[in-house]
Amino acid sequence: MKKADIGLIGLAVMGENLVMNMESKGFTVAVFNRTTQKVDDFVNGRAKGKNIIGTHSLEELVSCLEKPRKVFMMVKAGNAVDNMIERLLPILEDGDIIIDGGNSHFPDTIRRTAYVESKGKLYVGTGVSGGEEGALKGPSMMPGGSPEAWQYVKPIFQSICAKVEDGSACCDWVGENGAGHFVKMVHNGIEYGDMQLICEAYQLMRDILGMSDDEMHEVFAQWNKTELDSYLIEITRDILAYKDTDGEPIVEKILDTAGQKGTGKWTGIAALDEGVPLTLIGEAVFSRCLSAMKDERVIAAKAYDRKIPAFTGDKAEMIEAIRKALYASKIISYAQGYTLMRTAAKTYGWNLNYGGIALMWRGGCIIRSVFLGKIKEAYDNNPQLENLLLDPYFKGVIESLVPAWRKVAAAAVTYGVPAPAMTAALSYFDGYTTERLPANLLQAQRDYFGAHTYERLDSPRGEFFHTNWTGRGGNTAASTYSV
Ligand code: NBP
Repeated sequence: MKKADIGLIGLAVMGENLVMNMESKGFTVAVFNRTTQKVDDFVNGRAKGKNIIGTHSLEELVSCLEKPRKVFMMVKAGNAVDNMIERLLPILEDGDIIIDGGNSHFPDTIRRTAYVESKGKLYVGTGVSGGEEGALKGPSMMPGGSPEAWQYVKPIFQSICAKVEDGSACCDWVGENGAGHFVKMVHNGIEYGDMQLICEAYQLMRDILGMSDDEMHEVFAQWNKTELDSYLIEITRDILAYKDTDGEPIVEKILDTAGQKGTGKWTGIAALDEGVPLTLIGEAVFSRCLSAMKDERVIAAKAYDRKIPAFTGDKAEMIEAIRKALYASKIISYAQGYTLMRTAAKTYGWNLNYGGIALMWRGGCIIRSVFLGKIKEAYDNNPQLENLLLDPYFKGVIESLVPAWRKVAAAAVTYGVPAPAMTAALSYFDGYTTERLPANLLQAQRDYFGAHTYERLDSPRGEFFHTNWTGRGGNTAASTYSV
């Protein structure tokens, strides 16, 4: 019997669809699932008549594979992955490749890569984005791990992944050990940000402008023909038009408490660890937390009984301003996300290809958008770009958007409608483009109460001073480390 090109473990929604995708591209796939009934159901159902081999043990799965063996795990992230690695290592040979396609946390992938390599095997931790449909028709894939493994998995990954208009694959080697899962994590964080911005635009239109879902559906349909053209705007357009059985928009009947599975939180934690101001994604995560406090919000809403004043301006102008504020804030979110990747790359020794990452996100994944093509151009023009805001194209765009962005932020504050991500993005922009921030005063405060010292404008960097502010303190300073 012909050996399989790859083996896949985990026949849940993602695994099954990835198998169908691989098979449709001409690969023979052996499959295994912990609950083996699912293997039988699959091979006798969707996989019937296809080049898909069902197996009932890991040993059987491994025995079906062409060497070097490639075993793709698509199981629940966490302990299940470690357990599976422990069970696979003794039955694989040196040079075989274990792949984890789940949403693993990147420090786990760093640890697992070193561990699997220490046992003579190769490891790939790959982000896979695009949900069920992406898995079947072409996901965005972000692989990292043991560099020697790439030559073996590349033909499979690049044939099953999404492609952009010119045929380029939305999958390329990201970097060593946890780089792929790190980039996938930032992708998910950016997804939180994009979704939050869209939700704020919706709330501003609904609560300040009093617009109906049908009207907003039209607006999102128009926006999808502009620079905002993206999957998330597209599904928002469709969601707003979707009616419940009684003919009313179903979205208005959905409880306003957001769930989360942790990847946004991980991105925020990574930003705090790296000292990167990732304010927009942070606000997006906290907004989900605030939304989850529904019972308390209901009490507080009654206690304060705030009324949103009637809108007095030009409605069409405000809608266009909201579109511009959304676009500007989105640029900030990506600028912040890319800064996080640049900083982490230094910490972990990854040589990330930033234009390549924009291309991987350009198709197949949840944040896919036309806009990512512009980010790719910016990094292709200058791979060392410090911040997207310093790219000439984005500088021009942001400058054209600022007046509308300020108008929307002011309206949100004046009318009392929350827009935490849009306003945080504007504050970041104002902070990033301000030469002199009030941190001089902050340093003085730190030195006043804790002798933490400060540097002076009129002295070289790295020279630290302490002032005896009260005349009562001594001249002994604290050490000057920064975390
Ligand atoms: P789930 O995350 O729900 O995982 C279900 C699979 O994991 C089943 O095959 C299950 O086997 C297996 N599994 C579990 Br649970 N514990 C196991 C263990 N201890 N040992 C072996 N197998 C175990 O499936 P999914 O939604 O398809 O996602 C798979 C991975 O892909 C996850 O890491 C997820 O975060 C990631 N991901 C999901 C999406 C999405 O849109 N759903 C998108 C991108 C990435 P069983 O049948 O025996 O219970």
